[in-house]
Amino acid sequence: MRLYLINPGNPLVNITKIKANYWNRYRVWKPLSLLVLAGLTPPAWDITIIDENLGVPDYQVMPRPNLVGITAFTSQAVRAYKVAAEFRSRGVPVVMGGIHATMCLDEALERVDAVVTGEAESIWRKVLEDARKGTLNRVYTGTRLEMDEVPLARHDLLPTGYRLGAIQTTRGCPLNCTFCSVTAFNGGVFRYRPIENVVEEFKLIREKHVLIVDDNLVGTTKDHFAHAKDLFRAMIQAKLGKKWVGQVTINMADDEELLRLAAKSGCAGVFIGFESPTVEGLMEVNKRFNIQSGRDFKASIRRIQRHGIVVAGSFIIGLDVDEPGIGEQILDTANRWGVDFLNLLFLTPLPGTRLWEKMESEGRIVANVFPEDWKYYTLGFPVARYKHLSWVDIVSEYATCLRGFHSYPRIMRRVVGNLWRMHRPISTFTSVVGNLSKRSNVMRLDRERFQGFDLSRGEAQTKREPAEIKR
Ligand code: B12
Ligand code: SF4
Repeated sequence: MRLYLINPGNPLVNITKIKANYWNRYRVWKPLSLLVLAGLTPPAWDITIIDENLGVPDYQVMPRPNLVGITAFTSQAVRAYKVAAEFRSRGVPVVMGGIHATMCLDEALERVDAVVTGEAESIWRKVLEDARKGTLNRVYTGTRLEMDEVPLARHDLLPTGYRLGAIQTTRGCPLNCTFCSVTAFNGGVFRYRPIENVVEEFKLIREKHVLIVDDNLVGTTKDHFAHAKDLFRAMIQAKLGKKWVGQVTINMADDEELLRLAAKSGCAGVFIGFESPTVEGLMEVNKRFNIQSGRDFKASIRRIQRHGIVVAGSFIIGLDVDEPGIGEQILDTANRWGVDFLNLLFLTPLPGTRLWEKMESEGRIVANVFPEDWKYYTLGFPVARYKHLSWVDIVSEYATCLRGFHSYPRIMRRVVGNLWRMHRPISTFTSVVGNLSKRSNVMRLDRERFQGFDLSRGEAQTKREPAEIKR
């Protein structure tokens, strides 16, 4: 029995354009979901994993599979349906799973033979058994199991072509931010994978650099911190020799022992969602956790950096509280706080989030010709009606912020600061590479990135005259 597991590409996501920019290869990660599915698949199945981010094969000349499984984030849905149509036209049954099919079940069901909603561990073997017997159901509902049920991912099936491996140690997040689908999909409590399983899987990863995909690796409470410390101790003891990056909250900076252990276990960088420079903005997205009275963000970030860990800060633009000038405001905040990298995202109502419900009920979702418009849901396009900013305005604010952050003088200052604080040439190298790669993508913003995305669709949204996109 032959099984193809496919991660569809999205030509609009510039991280997928490896050939367009050498450094983009550092931004392409393995589709871990498919490696986990492969780990759940009995040996009777001959598995091929296809990641279209590395190139789209000619499916017609490949051997005919007995079953195709497709994963998709929302931004990949259009391509996912095209791939599904291609195989279905040849009579091959197609099963879709992952966040988009779960949140847009009816849409997916119109385009594939079966949909698996939620996490796959509880149900995937039944799907395969039904497929073998030719008795596929239309919908399979995955339930959330404890994480000792998560198998070792099949890292051997995508052995080359990536700079970073991927691993997951926890699922779920209690914070439930309005724009995020993690709490709805994975639940509101952290589920931990047994530490020995994590260490065992780490040893199977060939890449020297690894993305720990957890949404909040260190958590928010003392107990969470204690677990994270145990994990880091086990990683140190196992002498894994890996460098890793992961997502955390800023409170990581409050525990020196945690920072020391993280760095010793190989932590090279953390990604922190600051989301908004204002308290009003944080209230709006329900990220109350970041409103910590007395928190000195600059000092907190410095404490992390002193351990040789670079900090990537993520902000959202387009909140209801955001007014003209927000681009400069975020730029100023990111510079003052001293983040090494800046990730700026348009407020995007993703299906299944509370933000989606709100914006839909207010008739504010403007890129709404579905499924075709899903390709714009990369968080890199303004897809909704923003309260105080037309589409041209918000793109202008976005460009001002990113171009300001990635100007050569700013990059130089960061790189010198990085070398001064960390005394680690490898961190400085990461900083140079990351900033230059982002700069080259940022400078193409209006010429290439927004090509084909009709900004005038979002005009007449506000009474103000649209501003020119500043160059
Ligand atoms: C790692 C990650 C990335 C990596 C991608 C790595 C990759 N190639 O997969 C990077 C950094 C590149 C990335 C990028 C983006 N990401 Co991202 N990312 C994640 C993250 C943190 C972990 C994903 C992961 O590996 N999980 C571990 C695996 C094992 O779990 P899983 O994917 O859920 O798979 C399970 C089930 O879903 C199911 N399943 C999945 N696929 C299939 C297929 C079949 C056939 C079956 C049966 C079952 C099944 O079974 C699996 C095992 O239980 C998630 C959050 C999260 N907790 O999931 C966000 C998340 C998936 N990302 C999100 C977003 C929005 C994006 C971006 C669009 C925007 C951005 N700038 O971040 C981009 C676009 C990428 C693109 N190609 O278009 C959203 C997606 C929401 C949505 N509706 O699309 C999430 C959910 C976070 C959020 N804020 O809500 N991301
Ligand atoms: S954005 Fe991060 S902190 Fe907020 S709910 Fe999602 S995963 Fe949790």
